[in-house]
Amino acid sequence: MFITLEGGEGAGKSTQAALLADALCARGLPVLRTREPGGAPGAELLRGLLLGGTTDWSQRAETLLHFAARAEHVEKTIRPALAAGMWVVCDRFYDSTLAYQGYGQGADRDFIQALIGLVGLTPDLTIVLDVPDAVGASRLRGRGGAADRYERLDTAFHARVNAGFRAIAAAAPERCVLLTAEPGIEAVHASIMTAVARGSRTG
Ligand code: T5A
Repeated sequence: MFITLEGGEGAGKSTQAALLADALCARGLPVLRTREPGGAPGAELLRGLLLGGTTDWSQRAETLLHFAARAEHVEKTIRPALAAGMWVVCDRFYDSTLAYQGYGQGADRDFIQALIGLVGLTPDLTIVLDVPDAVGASRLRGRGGAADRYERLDTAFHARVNAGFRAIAAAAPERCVLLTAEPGIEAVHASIMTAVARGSRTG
């Protein structure tokens, strides 16, 4: 299966992606854990451009950079792993572009949907982790470290991103499972395992 984890800042995707990958490995399944932007050498270079620095990209350029990184990631990493029979657990995928660049930054959502169509790969299951805006922000503060270009954007931006993820999940119920990420880490992990078990039975 190709499983993606999505959500706003501090929702706990990285934590849950690691726990999910470990749980699948413990069941003897071959698993690749990867992330976006990034996941292939060229895509990691583009990640540096997108998350670092202070460039004020035009909306289309920023959207296309995310899709350029994604094209590299899909071709060099994800497709080969799926072809080899691996489970792929990916921390963010194209829903993040729709939520951040579309809902958050106001880029043309039809343009993004057209690019999504060109990717030619749809996740089997997308877990959308939802936390109240203030909880996500407080988790990031608790984790410390330098804020990247998106984390530095204002609370109204992050509220639009979180609302965007809810809308994305509601529009694709056959693929997306919206889970509250407010409970503790183990409780969220248990909900994800239930969703994966259901998804792998119906997929
Ligand atoms: N982006 C990405 C776009 O704009 N467009 C795109 O197309 C794509 C693909 C990526 C950035 O790029 C943007 C979105 C992002 O801003 P990133 O460094 O990969 O940046 O960062 P994020 O994906 O945002 O991941 P983070 O690591 O910042 O947040 P996570 O993964 O949601 O949270 P996590 O797991 O690191 O946890 C944060 C803290 O909360 C704690 C953890 O221990 C940690 O300290 N925590 C919990 N605490 C209590 N209860 C729980 N249930 C908890 N879960 C985690």
